[in-house]
This record gives sequence, structure tokens and C-alpha cells, in this order.
Amino acid sequence: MAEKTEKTEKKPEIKLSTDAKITWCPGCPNFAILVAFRKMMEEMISAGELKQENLVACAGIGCHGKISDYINVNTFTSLHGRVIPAMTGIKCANPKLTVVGFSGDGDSYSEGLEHLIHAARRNSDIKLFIHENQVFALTTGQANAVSPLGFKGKSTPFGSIEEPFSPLLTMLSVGATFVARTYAPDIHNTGKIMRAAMAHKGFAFVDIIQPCLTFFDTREFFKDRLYWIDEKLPTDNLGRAMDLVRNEDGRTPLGIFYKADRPTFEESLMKEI
Ligand SMILES: Cc1ncc(C[n+]2csc(CCOP(=O)(O)OP(=O)(O)O)c2C)c(N)n1
Ligand SMILES: [Mg+2]
Repeated sequence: MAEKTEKTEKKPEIKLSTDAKITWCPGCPNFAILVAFRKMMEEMISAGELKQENLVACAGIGCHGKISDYINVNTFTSLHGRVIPAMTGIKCANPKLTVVGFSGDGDSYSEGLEHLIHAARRNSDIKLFIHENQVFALTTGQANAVSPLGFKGKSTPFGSIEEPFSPLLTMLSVGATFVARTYAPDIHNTGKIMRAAMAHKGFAFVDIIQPCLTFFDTREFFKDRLYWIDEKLPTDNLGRAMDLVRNEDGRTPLGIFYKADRPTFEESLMKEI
């Protein structure tokens, strides 16, 4: 009688962490963003939706930018404010790659704002995650474009005299085809939003509220203000999305506000070539 041999299929191990020492402050919500992203990647790789070797993670300069050292994929660290041109260049050179970027609010809302607007307008097929802590954190606490009026920091000791910029409203106005916001400590929902962004064909913009525990701790401020919008509501109504992100009732909505289907920049470019 033939001996029965039991074959156990061994799944290839997915290693997403690296040996780099993590140097964020203890308790920084950037840890939560890292966990959400790795978990989301693991799910997508296991489901056959993504190949680890086809992912490129780009990063700007700042505390947020360190994240690319902690994910075991191809990475590119740009100059400050220049993460988006690096991403669009990579995507144009090899459209088969999935290109994600981690940027700071100083990085993309202050220094590199023009790139953000043009990438959204063109519908470049890249996925952008912004760590919004309302401060230049790595340089130890200066006001940036989204710091609130009255913010006291190293460069504004008497309080900021500027009205903050509204990135979500801008993204909706210039034609971004995926606009969402999440809260870093909520790992589960951040992962869900990241996965939806990855599945989107075109420019996916995700603003991640990430309180900076050292230079601008907004956890108490946001505690009773944040709320998740009803995820069953249709996401193709631009006017409704704009009304929501204006935060006119003093609260801060989270979720996917808008999604649209439009040819991507790279698709059109490849057709022309
Ligand atoms: C062109 C340029 N300007 C300024 C700096 C100095 N710099 C390095 S990190 C940083 C702050 C980054 O802030 P943000 O993008 O909000 O990232 P965070 O540290 O808050 O994650 C600044 C201003 C630089 N490296 N290059
Ligand atoms: Mg910042």
C-alpha cells in the first residue's frame, strides 16, 4: 500500500518590518499609522491584490518621513516638499508599480503645495497619506500652513496671526478623485481608508490627523469633535463633500468624502506614447 504523504502548503512569509531603530517619540501616533499601513499591506498581499516587490513607498522630510525606513519595500526619500514629483516620476517611468507616499503637512501643505494641486488636477495614479499634526515637528515646533489661528510655537511666540489653509476643500476644488480623512489612533478605520485609497484608480488623497504629543498635543481638542460620516452615503456628490469638509458646525468629519472615476495621467501619457 502506497504510503500516504501529507503535503502541507507553506505560505511564503511576509516580512514587512525592518531592522531600523524607530526613533519617534514614545506614544507618537505615527506608530499607529505604521501599524495600520503594514496590516493593510499584509492583507492585500495575502489576498493577492498587491505584490510586495511592486510597491514603492516615498517619503518627505520630517518625523513622518522616517516611516519609509520601517517598511520593508522599495523606498525613496525626497527633498522637503518634493515627495509628489518623486512619486509621479516613478509612476511615469514604470506604471506597473504601486506608488504610495507619506508626507507631512509642512511637507505638502506649506513647502510643496503646488505639487499637491497639480498631481490632483492631473489625476496622477499615486496614493498620498499626509500626517497632519498642524506643526513642523522634526524642527521642534514651528507653525505651518494648517496651524490654527493663535497657535503658539517657536516661530509664533505670541500666537499665529494666519488663518489656516483647508487642504480637503482645496483637493475637492482642483479635481482630486479620492478625498478622505482619518484619525491616526483609530488604527482599524485608518487601515480601511488606506485600503480603499490603494484600490482607487487615480489620485488618492488621505489626510491623517496625527496629534504631535511633543509640540502640539491636540488629543483633547479632537476628543469630542471627531465623527465618522455615514459610510453608506453616496460618494459622488462634490457639493455635499465640500459642505462636509467646511466643518461649519465646529466638528471634524472623518471618512471618504468623495470618489470619482476619470482617466489617470499615466494612462493618457501611455496612450500618447
Ligand atoms: C527645503 C527645506 N526647508 C526646510 C527644511 C527643514 N526641515 C526639515 S524637517 C522640517 C519640518 C517638517 O515638517 P512636516 O512636513 O510637517 O513633518 P513632521 O515633522 O511634522 O512630520 C523642516 C522645516 C528642509 N530640510 N528643507
Ligand atoms: Mg507636521
